[in-house]
Amino acid sequence: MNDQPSRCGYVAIVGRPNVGKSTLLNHLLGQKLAITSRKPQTTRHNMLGIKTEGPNQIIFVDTPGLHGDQDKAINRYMNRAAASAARDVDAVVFVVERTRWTEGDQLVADKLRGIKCPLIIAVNKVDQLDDKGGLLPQLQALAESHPKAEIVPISALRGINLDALEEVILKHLPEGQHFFPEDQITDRSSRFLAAEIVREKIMRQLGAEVPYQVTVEVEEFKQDGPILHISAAILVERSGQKRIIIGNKGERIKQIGSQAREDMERLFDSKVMLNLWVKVKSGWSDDERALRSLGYRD
Ligand code: GDP
Ligand code: K
Ligand code: MG
Repeated sequence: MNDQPSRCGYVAIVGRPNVGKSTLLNHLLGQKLAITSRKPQTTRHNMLGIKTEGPNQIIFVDTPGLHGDQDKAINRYMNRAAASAARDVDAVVFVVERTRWTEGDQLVADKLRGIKCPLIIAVNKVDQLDDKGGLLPQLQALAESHPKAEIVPISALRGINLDALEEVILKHLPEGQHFFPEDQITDRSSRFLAAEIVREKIMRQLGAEVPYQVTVEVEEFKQDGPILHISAAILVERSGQKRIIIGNKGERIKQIGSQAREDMERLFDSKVMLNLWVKVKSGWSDDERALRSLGYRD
């Protein structure tokens, strides 16, 4: 075992919104790093999740889903991030959902047509399968349309067949030294992760429209003895949205805050004092400059 060569490489996780890319990243890492929700476009930024195990280091790149809607600066930003991640990697994992091949999947497949690196298609959510036989025709069709790809059925949520997926990935990584220290799990700062956790609670709690008009900015992040003090501003486009997030007698924002705090305490392994407030900053989501100042960097 000891003379096994060490492998290290980058693996992009791509796919249309909501197929389970971030869930997959978290379960491969064995830790909740990326935020997830039932809403498309929960993930806005590329993010590395680094898994070092034995001689190997796999550097996963979670991406926003590629989507056709390019009307706003924030959407164009997300598409650029997803498209750029698929370049300069050693392998691409294209996540699709069992039973359904949509226009969105086709858009991603078209973008991937020219890639030089190995393509692995992960057919996710097989736990939802009531009739296991139903999977076979889909796998067959995928194999025919992507003759060079390796196809692995998985459930990211239930952890089904993820070992097999990892084995297939490892096979394609080059031999070489690790790029990151063994204990590093992401390229993102703790402040970024804290902001994302707050945004996840908003994505999960609020109805259709508001979450897309929200961004979160961490203004204070300071360890003081056993307590980590975090203050974050929730930026919205309009005052009506501010009222919705605050909720009746502040109920909603209190709930968002206490759920976010729990996740933060787990991730940062510390007691957390979390302070949230809501600010109206109209136009942030459709203004390239405002996006950059809020940390939406290419
Ligand atoms: P992303 O937009 O591709 O990053 O998708 P997310 O990881 O945010 O997941 C979207 C939704 O699909 C969430 O509600 C997840 O809980 C759900 N999901 C992800 N993987 C699975 C799976 O294997 N089985 C089931 N049943 N649901 C899943
Ligand atoms: K999602
Ligand atoms: Mg995601």
